[in-house]
Amino acid sequence: MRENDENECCCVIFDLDGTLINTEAIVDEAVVSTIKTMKKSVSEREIFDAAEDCRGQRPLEASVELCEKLSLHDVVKPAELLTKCGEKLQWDGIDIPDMPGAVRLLEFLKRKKVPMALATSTSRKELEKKMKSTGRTSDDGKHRGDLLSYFDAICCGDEVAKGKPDPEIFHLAMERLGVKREDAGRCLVFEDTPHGVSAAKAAGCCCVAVPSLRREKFDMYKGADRVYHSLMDIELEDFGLPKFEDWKEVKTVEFVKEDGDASLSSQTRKYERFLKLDAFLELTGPVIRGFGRGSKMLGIPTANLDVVPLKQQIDKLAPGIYFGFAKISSGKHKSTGIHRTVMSIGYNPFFNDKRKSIEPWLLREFEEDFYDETLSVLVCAYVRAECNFTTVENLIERIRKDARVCEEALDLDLVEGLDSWKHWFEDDV
Ligand code: ADP
Ligand code: RBF
Ligand code: MG
Repeated sequence: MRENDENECCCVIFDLDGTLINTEAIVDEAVVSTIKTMKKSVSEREIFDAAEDCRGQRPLEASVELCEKLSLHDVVKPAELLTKCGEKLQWDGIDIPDMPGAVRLLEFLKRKKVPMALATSTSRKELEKKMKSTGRTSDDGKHRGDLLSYFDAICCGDEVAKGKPDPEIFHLAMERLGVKREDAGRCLVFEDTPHGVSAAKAAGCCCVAVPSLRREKFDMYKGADRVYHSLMDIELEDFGLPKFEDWKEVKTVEFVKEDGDASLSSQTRKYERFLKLDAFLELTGPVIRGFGRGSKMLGIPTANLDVVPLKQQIDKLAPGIYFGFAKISSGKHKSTGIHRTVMSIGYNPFFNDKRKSIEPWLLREFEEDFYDETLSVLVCAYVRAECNFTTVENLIERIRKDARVCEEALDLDLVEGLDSWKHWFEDDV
């Protein structure tokens, strides 16, 4: 079944920021607000853009590149910019969320006894500070610092002479994992930045990219062996590692490979599938006007929710297609029951939307619109990443298929695990 043996990986090396934990937005914000006060002539957009391009490097090197890109030499030196931003980045006590799918991946690899290392550009001291954040405490009683317990080796930016894109840190991680240089191809590296990918490839490793840059920059990841939308989509068996066991097949809905699907494992897949979420997520808000396309263009109405007040919640999910249940809890349609619901949470690549949207399609007919009424959606399972399509017919066909997956799956066994949401099903219906 496997096409080549080159990718028979035996250990995994992770980048930290933007790959396992979501620090990028916090750092970007500190950088933007610091630079804005120093140089009025650069726009917020330009700073965000430059900050993204510098990601993945050690702080001072990133700062040097940033100063060059934005021509800041007349207002600040790189070291000083770093200090100023650092003052804003007191990690202690703030909430650094996990990247979606990170804990599932780490837990699984640990259970399968796959050796793992961390190769981060962050210094040891900074890492310790970040691990004091409150990221994981709220959800599962775990502490942020527990994240480090997954790793057999931890390598920090201040332990090497040269930072990424230089391969040194990956050489160090391999050494600590007991992997010989000539076996570098057997290490699977997870990276979110082009600088990180360059470093991993220069070390000879096999590298998977899960971009944290915006879509228009995806060309910068060409050096990676594979690019995924999120950690939820990784097919470990494509790299000779154990296969995830938590996907469930829906044996009544046939799988059809999408254009551009490069995965090896999908070549033999027969049925559609879904992945139950460890923690269901409730999204509640008034139904707002969307892009005006759903019913008109696709014949598929979606009751959009405002992403702004729900940002923190949806950041826990990888952009993609999900299903679960929905109920209308205020307005004329209140108490019309619980409806199976399939939804897209993301950027709708077919339409190239610049803003994220939450688009639940309730799988039943309504005679009237229910704008402004309160909709509560319980997100229970992940189906797939968002894709682009060559024709609108293909998009429609795919969405209808998602609906079948949802209907079948919710008929099957999703009910188990719903116990803790009993109140949600009982209130207000
Ligand atoms: P918009 O672009 O404003 O979201 P849509 O064409 O997607 O417009 O239609 C969505 C609206 O249609 C929802 O806000 C809701 O009021 C109504 N609607 C009717 N039936 C459904 C359904 N089964 N699922 C979702 N929304 C529905
Ligand atoms: N849009 C895309 O561009 N790509 C997709 O893969 C995609 N999948 C969807 C799946 C479901 C279940 C739903 C309800 C919508 C999906 N859409 C997708 C979103 C669709 O483009 C959007 O709802 C309409 O454009 C209305 O704004
Ligand atoms: Mg809509």
